[in-house]
Amino acid sequence: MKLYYSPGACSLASRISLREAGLATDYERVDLGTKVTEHGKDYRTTNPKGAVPTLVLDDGAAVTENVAILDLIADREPLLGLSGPLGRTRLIEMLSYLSSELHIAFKPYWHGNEAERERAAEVVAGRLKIIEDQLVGPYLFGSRFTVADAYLFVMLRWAKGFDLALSPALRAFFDRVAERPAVQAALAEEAAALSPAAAPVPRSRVMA
Ligand SMILES: N[C@@H](CCC(=O)N[C@@H](CS)C(=O)NCC(=O)O)C(=O)O
Repeated sequence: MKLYYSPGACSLASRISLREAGLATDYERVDLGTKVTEHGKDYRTTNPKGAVPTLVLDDGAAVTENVAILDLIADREPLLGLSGPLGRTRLIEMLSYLSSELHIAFKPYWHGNEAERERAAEVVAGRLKIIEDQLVGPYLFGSRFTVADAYLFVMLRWAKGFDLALSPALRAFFDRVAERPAVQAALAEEAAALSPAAAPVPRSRVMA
């Protein structure tokens, strides 16, 4: 498999989940500004939407959209999903909220003006509160880490990066996830990808 990613972008949730699942994966970096990969390929030939992540399976099928990729990883490694009659439904319910409500609420931080960013801070805080109210602890759904935790971790990492205040419960969740070996490995890999020696394409300022 190969994951197309951009360091620090939402594709980090897929990288964390792939590492947690122990699935052998190659990684190819995409410059989101130019849509050129680190191997000089036009990324739009892989994903016409031009957004990361894309997971290309061993048979060549390209899967796009965070929700679909994370669900696929949980399907390959059920310990990263939820069991029980409504397990998968609850997982997709959370992934959809993270994608279509929380993730999207950050857009003004990259594409908006000052007033839009101020408004975004309120919207993000409101949506994080809704998630926090559902957090069972220590992870979103209880004692087991799922792909939804990986996605929430990336969103909280953005929130911290933009100096948005996190509640004690979400800060504790963030610190707990950050301690996981697979998460540390994924973060170290993405940090290494940003070193000048490893960056044949210019770093794009566009992240999301
Ligand atoms: N609907 C897509 C959106 C993914 C997305 O917004 N990716 C961002 C990085 S976090 C991106 O690639 N932005 C650049 C672009 O869309 O041109 C998904 O959920 O996977």
